[in-house]
Amino acid sequence: MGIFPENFLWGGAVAANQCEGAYLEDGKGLSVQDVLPHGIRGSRTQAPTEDNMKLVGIDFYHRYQEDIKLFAQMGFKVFRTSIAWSRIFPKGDETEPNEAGLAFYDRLFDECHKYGIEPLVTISHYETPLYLAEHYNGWLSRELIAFYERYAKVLFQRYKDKVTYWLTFNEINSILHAPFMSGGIATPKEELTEQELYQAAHHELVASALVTKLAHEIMPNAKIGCMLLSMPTYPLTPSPDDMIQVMEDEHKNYFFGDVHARGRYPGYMKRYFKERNIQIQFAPQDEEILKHTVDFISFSYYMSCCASASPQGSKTGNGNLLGGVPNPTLQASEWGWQIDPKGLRYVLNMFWDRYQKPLFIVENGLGAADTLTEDENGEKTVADDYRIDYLREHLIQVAEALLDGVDIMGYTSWGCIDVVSASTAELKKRYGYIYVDRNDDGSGTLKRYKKKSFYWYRDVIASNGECLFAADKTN
Ligand code: BGP
Repeated sequence: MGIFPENFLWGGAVAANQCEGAYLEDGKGLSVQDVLPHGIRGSRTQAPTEDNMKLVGIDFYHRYQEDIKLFAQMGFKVFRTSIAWSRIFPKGDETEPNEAGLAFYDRLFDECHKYGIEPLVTISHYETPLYLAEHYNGWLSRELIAFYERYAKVLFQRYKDKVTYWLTFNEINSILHAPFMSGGIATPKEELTEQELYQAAHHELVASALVTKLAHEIMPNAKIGCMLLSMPTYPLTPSPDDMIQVMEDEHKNYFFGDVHARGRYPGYMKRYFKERNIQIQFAPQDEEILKHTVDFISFSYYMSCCASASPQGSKTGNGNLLGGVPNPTLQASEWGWQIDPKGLRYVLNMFWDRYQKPLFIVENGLGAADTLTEDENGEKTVADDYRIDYLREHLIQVAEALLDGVDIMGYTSWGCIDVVSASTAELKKRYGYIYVDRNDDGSGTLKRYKKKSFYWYRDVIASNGECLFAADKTN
């Protein structure tokens, strides 16, 4: 018996807005992403502009059959994608869904099942309909709860026989850091108070619990998870003050997992609110609704960071949404994301100790600039040994956590095929096993090419992780 369980769900992940393109096709409405040509770093535009790479994405909307076939060749057991809310409800507040949008995901899920691949579906992945942002101020409005519930109900009724695994909100804790992208909140971030940000978070938490209940009613066999942006924080020095800083910083992330897994607001958060005079408006039924907890905890993991209580240890903001002080012992990727495989073992143990619920790593990977070359047979490819090394090191730590006794359902590496980046909206930042010929100036044929990591991951899956430990690391 190997280390990875027999039913371990190996696969890859993408999000609709970063791959599908076809941004106005078949009745789709605009989403917040269609006016964010530079990701979270830049400001929004009034209308979609040609330099926004997400409008075409990698044209997955038209090429999904070819792509799923390639995933099947790697042996994927699961494929994580999201449903673009504005394909189903173009504005977000309609009462009737858009049939053409629903039909697309029927075709997509059928295609997955053709190869025995289970879809893992994120209901809301940074793609709130733009209309909801502009007319309701996104999740700042309590009205979004009902719109989201209606949307989720349509999905559950339609896909109940096709989708078992669901995630409610991608990286739900990021609403505090990227309120427009994550929560469709049109008010500029610098004008938002903490009171408002936490009220919006409360609306999402209530919505998440509501649809978890709904999913269990409509699909008794379905598994519903929350999705957290995990970033373990280490003290910059052994000073107790730094350790307390770590605890307080981590509370702001744990808060979201704690509510999803334990069904109530934690004491540390009540203290935080009280000391800042933040009063979260609870509707009478909210406390009861929050008691509907998730079946599993899913999370993204790319990096760790440090915290310091001293003013010199101020945040540097080079991280993925959350910032944090860089760890002086670690190397960073080309985009400044600090690489820390052992942090993944740590975070797996921490979540397991805290929640005792199955865990699913639904994002992990290395964003890098790849160069297309030719292999010995004249086939175009990318010699992405750096990506293989990154993924191998992280998967070895997943194995360590399994040995620690952590219950892990699966692993879907991020951007299994190159997609447009969320934080910078570039195509240059690639994560895939499959190279897509498209560049940030809009050039490229959109043709797909298998990278070296394609064959490596295929072997990892075929050996159920055993080849990670082969003495010979020549891939
Ligand atoms: C997460 C998002 C993804 C994804 C990933 C990589 O925060 O859930 O959508 O894109 O990060 O980030 P980036 O694309 O910015 O490299």
